[in-house]
Amino acid sequence: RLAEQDLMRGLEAGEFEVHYQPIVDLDQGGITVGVEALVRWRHPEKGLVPPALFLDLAEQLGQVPRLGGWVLEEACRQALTWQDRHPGFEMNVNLSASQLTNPNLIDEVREVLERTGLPPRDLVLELTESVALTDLVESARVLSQLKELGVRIALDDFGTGFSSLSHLSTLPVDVVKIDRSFVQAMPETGGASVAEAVLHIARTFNLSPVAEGVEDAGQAERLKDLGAGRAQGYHFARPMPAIGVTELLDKQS
Ligand code: G
Ligand code: G
Ligand code: MN
Ligand code: NA
Repeated sequence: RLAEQDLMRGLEAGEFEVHYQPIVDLDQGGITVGVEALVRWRHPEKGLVPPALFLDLAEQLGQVPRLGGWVLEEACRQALTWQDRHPGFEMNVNLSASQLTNPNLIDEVREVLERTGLPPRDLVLELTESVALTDLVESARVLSQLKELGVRIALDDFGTGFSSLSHLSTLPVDVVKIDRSFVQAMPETGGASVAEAVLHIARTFNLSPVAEGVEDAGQAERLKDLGAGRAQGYHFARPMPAIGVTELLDKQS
């Protein structure tokens, strides 16, 4: 009851902010080529609250489409400021199940692209396998409409919904984000790994891979050798406020 009121108050007061985690190109020496937008709640008493502590409640209160719509617009505006000096800089935004089933989603994404002027191909919408597979036929329909807008689709936490493999060819997906559990389970030297198998599947279906949860140089090197292409994780950078990404890009160019 109190938590609900607090969250509604926070939404009214605009206490949410978007942080960004760099996505790097392993083949270009680890330069930052894009970011993933991750929402946080700047709570007046509790400080910075991570999404794990409020997204479920926001979902129960039916507020995720509203919050998610705000994140989308904020992230697209921010991406455009970085594109001034880094054309093609990519913005990844997470979509929840309730956003995917929201009949306004397609119009909303189209309008945000129009209002902000972000090139559609530079927006990547991430959804988890479990979200995409709840209603495969409906997901395929909505994703096709999103793709008609020119945006790209990423399957998040890829490999954790193993039963879904047979459906990979059904969904109009462009990118797979390899779950960090597979990255962290890679052997130190030699040996086969689930990460390698998942990369093989990605290649088979012509999907661009992004390895998640890269925490050390050894993992980064092995993923590069396996042809992962892109990666994300604490080894490269943590999620940070927009200003941190601006500074990082300034140093890089
Ligand atoms: O930010 P963190 O580092 O704690 O993210 C935890 C999870 O919260 C992520 O796995 C991500 O899927 C989810 N998440 C973060 N930001 C958003 C958002 O804007 N929308 C949705 N739907 N999920 C998000
Ligand atoms: O949407 P998704 O679940 O993939 O969101 C990414 C989540 O993973 C966020 O909570 C982010 O803070 C977290 N994360 C990002 N990089 C790392 C990492 O290197 N290690 C771990 N353990 N978590 C990470
Ligand atoms: Mn994600
Ligand atoms: Na993920």
